[in-house]
Amino acid sequence: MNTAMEILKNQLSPEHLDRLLVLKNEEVNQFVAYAIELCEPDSVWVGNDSDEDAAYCRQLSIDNREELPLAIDGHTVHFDGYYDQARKKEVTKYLVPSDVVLDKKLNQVEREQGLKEIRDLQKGAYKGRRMLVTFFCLGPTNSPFAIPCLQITDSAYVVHSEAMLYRRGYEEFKRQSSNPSFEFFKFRHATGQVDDRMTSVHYDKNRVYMDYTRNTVLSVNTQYAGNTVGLKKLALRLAICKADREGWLAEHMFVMRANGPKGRKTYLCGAYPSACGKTSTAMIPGENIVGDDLAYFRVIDGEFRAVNVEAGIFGIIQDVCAKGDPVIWDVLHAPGEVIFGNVLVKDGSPYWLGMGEEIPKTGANHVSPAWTEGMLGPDGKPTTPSHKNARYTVRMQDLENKDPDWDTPNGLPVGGIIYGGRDSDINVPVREAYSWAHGICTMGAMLESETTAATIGAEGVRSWNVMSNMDFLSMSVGKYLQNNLEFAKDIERPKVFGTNYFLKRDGQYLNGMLDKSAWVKWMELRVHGDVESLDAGYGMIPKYEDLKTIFKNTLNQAYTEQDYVEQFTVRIPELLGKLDRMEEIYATVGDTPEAMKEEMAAQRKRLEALKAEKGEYISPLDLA
Ligand code: SPV
Ligand code: MN
Repeated sequence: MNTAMEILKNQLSPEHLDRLLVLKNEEVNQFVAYAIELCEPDSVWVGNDSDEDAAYCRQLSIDNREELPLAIDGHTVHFDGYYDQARKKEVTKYLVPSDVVLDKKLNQVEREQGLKEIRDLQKGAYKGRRMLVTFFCLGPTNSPFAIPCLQITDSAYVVHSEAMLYRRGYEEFKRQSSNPSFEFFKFRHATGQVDDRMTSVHYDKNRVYMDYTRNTVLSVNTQYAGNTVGLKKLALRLAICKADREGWLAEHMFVMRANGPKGRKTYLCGAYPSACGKTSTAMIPGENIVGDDLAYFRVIDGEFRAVNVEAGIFGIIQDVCAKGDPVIWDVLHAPGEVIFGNVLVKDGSPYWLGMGEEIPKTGANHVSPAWTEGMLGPDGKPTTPSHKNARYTVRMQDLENKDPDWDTPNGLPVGGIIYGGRDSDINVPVREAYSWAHGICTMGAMLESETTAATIGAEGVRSWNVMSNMDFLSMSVGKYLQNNLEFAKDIERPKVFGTNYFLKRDGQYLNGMLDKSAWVKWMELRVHGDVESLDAGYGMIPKYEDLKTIFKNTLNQAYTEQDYVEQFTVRIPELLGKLDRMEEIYATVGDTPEAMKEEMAAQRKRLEALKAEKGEYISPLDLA
């Protein structure tokens, strides 16, 4: 067997060898050498932070046909396989050492067995290909939040996506990697055998295995970014482990700046399950975006601070339209770097469901290069012109509504945390928790989202998704909640809010798409104690007069007392029903924190007392 150094010397040009060796890090060398030995690439390329290297990978992705150029300069489209359109939970597993017991709710495989399985699948997988070795950073560089990452892949699309979505990390490695306590995340992805559309032939052998004991994720036979782009959801699972060890938090949250009176800037972070209004809240007109998907929290100089882990957006494109999402719409129609994923392409232009324009009946999409309306998929099911999880990839720097401080190394002070669910008949549009523990337990830990017509399966089924982070938890729910409860306990913590944009009456939504602007303005004022609130038994809710003023000032809209009463009625039977469901669920969590049990019991007691005093459906006008 050759040593790592011999393998590197044999395979790398002197210039690229030097790029690795100046890092003086044995773990880097070993990881790269092992990938060469296992995957047997034709050649190996090591990137640094230069613009030339970024341009090289972008062009390689086009030359490889992983991306196809579109009519507008800088725009490309990437197609994932028909069966590879989203993250796949069944094949995403933790590799668990045989002497460790991981929570039973987590998908897992014994470490040695899982490693063998993935090694067999990756063996020789880079034959005929170029292995790309690249360096990026989670969070800002030169920052207490920074987690440097090493990505190995044979997909130039993966590297191009990372170059748009994350900060460059080679200089960060150089700065830190000779330090004996240096820790980094590493990812080895292999495309596997592909068809002429560059999508996996063996999609049924897709695997995403997390070796959390080594800060490593291995994936194979997949192209979808949620399974391949190491720094996105693969890293989130490792970050949750690292945060647990080190006493900070890694969350599936946006970060935004809400603009208050007299130029006041208030930063809000929000966790919303899919299709609950997350990106559109982060992009509210008149406010400023810091990030739309991932946040890290740390206490710095006695303050609760957050960063955007990313430097771009990998957003859902369905329903992005000129009126509802003007900022994104403009970026998607102007020259500049944009990757469209799984849209319909006709004559060099991308089309997607809900764009508010007529969609061609033929074109290239994720189903076929010659798709026609009515075409059935390989599974015999009807197909749509674009996939419902079709995406766009853009850079933060190209968004005109970005907060100028979005990249600041020490992060931004957080005024409020929002947990946004989706239900048609339970929660008021906005409410504020009594305390941090009340918010974490009854808003974050009880977050639910209802299935919609757009999702597979029955409509109106509620699914429980703790802090919207359920898919990424690398420890028990109880431990994760306990970490949230204890975080930053010695300092003043943000206020906690719950939102629900989806209340309905007779199948019709009670709120307009833009009403979330008003709820954000109310939360901003509450963070600073500028308006009063009413006790609704499960949190504090707005007073009518304040909302009336906010709707007028923010949306130039009349907000009637009738709207208010309907939207803010306290629905006790539904609220108690939700508590029943949650108590049942938490009885199955082995280590439910005591605080969680106490908060649920106290909530029940308050709601029962309110019911005895005022009835089952209580108008907000009847709350003292
Ligand atoms: C999500 O599904 O939460 C996303 C996209 O942000 S993915 O990369 O698939 O995780
Ligand atoms: Mn996400």
